[in-house]
Amino acid sequence: MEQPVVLQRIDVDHIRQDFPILTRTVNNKPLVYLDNGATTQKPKQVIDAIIEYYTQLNSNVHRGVHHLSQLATDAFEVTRRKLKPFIGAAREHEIILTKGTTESINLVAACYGRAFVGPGDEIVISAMEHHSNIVPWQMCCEERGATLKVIPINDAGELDMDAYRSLLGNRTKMVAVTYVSNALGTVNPVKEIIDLAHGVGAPVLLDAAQAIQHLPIDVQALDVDFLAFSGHKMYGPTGVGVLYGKEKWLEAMPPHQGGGEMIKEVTFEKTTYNELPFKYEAGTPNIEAAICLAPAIEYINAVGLDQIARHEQELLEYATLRLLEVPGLRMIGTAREKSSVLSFLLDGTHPYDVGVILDKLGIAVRTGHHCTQPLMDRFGIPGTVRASIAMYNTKADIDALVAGVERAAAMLL
Ligand code: 7TS
Repeated sequence: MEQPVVLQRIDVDHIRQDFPILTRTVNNKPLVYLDNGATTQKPKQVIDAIIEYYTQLNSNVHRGVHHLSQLATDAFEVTRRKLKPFIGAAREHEIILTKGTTESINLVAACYGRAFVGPGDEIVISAMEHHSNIVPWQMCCEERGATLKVIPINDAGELDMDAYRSLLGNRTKMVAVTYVSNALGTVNPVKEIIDLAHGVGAPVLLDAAQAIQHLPIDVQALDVDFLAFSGHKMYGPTGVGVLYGKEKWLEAMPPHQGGGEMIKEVTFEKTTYNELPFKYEAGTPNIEAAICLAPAIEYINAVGLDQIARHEQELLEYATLRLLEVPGLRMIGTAREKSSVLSFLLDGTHPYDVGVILDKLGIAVRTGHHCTQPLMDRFGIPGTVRASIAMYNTKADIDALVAGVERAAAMLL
């Protein structure tokens, strides 16, 4: 008989010791860092790798015959190699290293758009997208004479799947949706979204900026066509991100930028392009960030995404219950499937004022529209206070947040 899988609890005290910044104070209070949706803190394994890179390896990649350049190139390619099993890709060359999610989505909108989108075609996105999964598609539609269609959401912040079905048709050329909403925490039913899109022959881009650090992702099991995420939201450096694309699309699309590295041969008459993945990696990349993403992936793997998800889910449930005890607090985003995000408003107060009071108490949250203005318009609000959880957060962090919000309510109301 199969044994039930018992997930080990993660050792948060031990994990916290790996993140040096968590021991500092802010405004003479211990730092309570709950702005992980914006960026995560970095473990010393990543910080040490950055120092190691500049003290031992610094050199340009993919072009030097000399020793350091070979070391740097090898280290750069180690990251791609580690990303392949991390996201379950079939081939290493389906992984393009970019600056981040924003660049990854812009690349697809520009290159896929040029190759496959024409007048009368439709691109489907959702009402809960980050601006970086809205604006590139608007630009694409404007350029190609296509129309943007938006999947509506219900009051809990869940996609209206019937409306989604009715939006799909033979004009649909792309479905681009977020896996997890940065402003609501909603986890979307992405497998169903992908299968339905494939039913009308449309590929799917998943914005995984808020998913990759919280949930195990397998691009082959999902059968997703494109996946975009950022290194800095997964305990790695800023300035590096990933675009996964199925080989058939990456081969069929034109390159994004022209320049060094992306060419096979250049003459003034004609240029031929390099093979994948280099076709989409023009110019000197952020070498340090790309190399130092590898220890971040190793770190996540060592703790285990299933264990991370369980810990964060427990904190999310605890925080939701505790925050709802605060009189006048309204949770924005109450989907059945949620991950790591608590967005809320205190009746009669502005999110910014709550954020400033929390900051005085050493508590870092984000306030505002979270780069999701159409979503805020949908709820008829200017913005929210958002606490977002990572693997190193504790119940004590949540208790501090709740006490801070109570204090803000007492001061502002
Ligand atoms: N998509 C989603 C869902 C995001 O949450 C973000 C960043 C991006 C795309 C863009 O990522 P970037 O790394 O290219 O900037 N989200 C946030 C946030 O919620 N607060 O600050 C940045």
